[in-house]
Amino acid sequence: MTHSQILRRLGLADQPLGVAIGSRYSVGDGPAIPTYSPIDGAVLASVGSARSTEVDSATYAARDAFHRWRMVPAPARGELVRRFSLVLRDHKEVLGALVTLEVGKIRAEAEGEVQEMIDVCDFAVGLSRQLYGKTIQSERPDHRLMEQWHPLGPVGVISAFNFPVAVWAWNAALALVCGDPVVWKPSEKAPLCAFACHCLLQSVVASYDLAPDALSCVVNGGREVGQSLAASHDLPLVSATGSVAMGRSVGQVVAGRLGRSLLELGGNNALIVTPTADLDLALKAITFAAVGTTGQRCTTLRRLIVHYSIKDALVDRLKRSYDTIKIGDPQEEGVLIGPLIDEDAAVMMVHSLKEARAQGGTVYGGERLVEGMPSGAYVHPAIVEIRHDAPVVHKETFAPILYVMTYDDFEEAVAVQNEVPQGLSSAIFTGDVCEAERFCSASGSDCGIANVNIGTSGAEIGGAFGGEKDTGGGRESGSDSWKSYMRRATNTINYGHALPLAQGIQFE
Ligand code: UN1
Repeated sequence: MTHSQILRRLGLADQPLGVAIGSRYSVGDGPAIPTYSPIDGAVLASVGSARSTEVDSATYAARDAFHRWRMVPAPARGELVRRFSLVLRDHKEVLGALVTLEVGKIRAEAEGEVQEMIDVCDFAVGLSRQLYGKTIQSERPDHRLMEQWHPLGPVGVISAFNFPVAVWAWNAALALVCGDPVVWKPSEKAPLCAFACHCLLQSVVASYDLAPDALSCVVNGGREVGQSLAASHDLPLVSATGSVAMGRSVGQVVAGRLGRSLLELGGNNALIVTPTADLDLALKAITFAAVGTTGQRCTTLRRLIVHYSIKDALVDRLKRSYDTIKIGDPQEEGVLIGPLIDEDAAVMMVHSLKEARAQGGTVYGGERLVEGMPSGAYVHPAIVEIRHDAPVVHKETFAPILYVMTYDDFEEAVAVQNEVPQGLSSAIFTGDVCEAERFCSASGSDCGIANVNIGTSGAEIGGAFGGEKDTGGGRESGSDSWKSYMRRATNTINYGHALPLAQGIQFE
């Protein structure tokens, strides 16, 4: 498929792109932002952006849509999401191709991301017949105490380039069944993916008579657009995925108006390898988690904490495995590592490796690949043997750099795993059931995700996704994450003819 065929099949060739408010598309009054393919630097499109008044128009339209959508029964809202999941199934390949083109993911991972959208839609459809509240025993005779979950209002979604379609879908599928329209600010590096998702959803909205037009809005743009969303009183919830700096700023603005935010920010994920680990399994898991998506997942494995007795053997095997991985154009069969998103990312990687050397690290790999490559930012993944407390190890560099450190006793390994500011994902490889359980216990990993004998990345949608500390504390996707998208009402109903007061108070 050529670039223009991909854009045409996703409905992107027919619309001005910049601001989409339901079926109304415009380029927007903000500056045009060119979007490049990281594969070869080619300009894919020049996409317009929103001014703050246009963000206001979108949130206003979404609020209006909310007033109708909240009255549609939840299973009927689920029907919209079910139809959307069918459209996604039909467009899995072409949407995956756009993800590859715009952010440089290999085909398998790009289509995996679309599969994640389909999975969360299916999950949300099931939820649409649940969204349960509890009935609680009342202390008063002839009274019923119960909880209901009601739609919350339009949800602002801010997403990053590295999961340009799935993260929106996690939010949108849940929000829609919960009764909430969505206003999306995608990454400026991946606006085409956003408009493609919007167009696909819009095709379903347009043919579903219960759905108001402005259930989905997209406002492209930079920081100011994100700040306008954060400040908007029309959005009771802002769900933001990206850097810690971005989340801190969005979180503070939302908190300033006493809104709700759901933050999924940086990770600095570690994997502990113990002497009883199955090393073949560990090796595979480490490689996928550390170099998959070119090290640009928030769940990417960044720190390997290995028992000193097996470190040399493991690192040797890892280096051999890194040497054989095919790096290049992600559209090509057999390639496992595509380009970094842009030159800035490559500069950051070089800078962190320099810091690592200055802090006593020994670097293997990490070179820039130019010979025979398209003109994107292609790099060898790096393995860096370094002290666990070197400052560079404690910050997240969004690139395939794996820091390797050793430990002696188990408690020390867990302490090292927990000593960084971020708290997203973690894993242990062990054959010792006590170690595995201790790792998952209250005094074990302090992360939102703690895995045993699998890597740190590639979570299923059924679990709640997110993490603690600088990762922001939010939970998206599965389990009971839907509760963030609804408001809880506690109802006490008196079906008797007396008025007993709680706590035994007499007031006569
Ligand atoms: C992200 O990088 O922001 O667990 C999300 C994973 C994916 C989601 C990553 N399911 O790696």
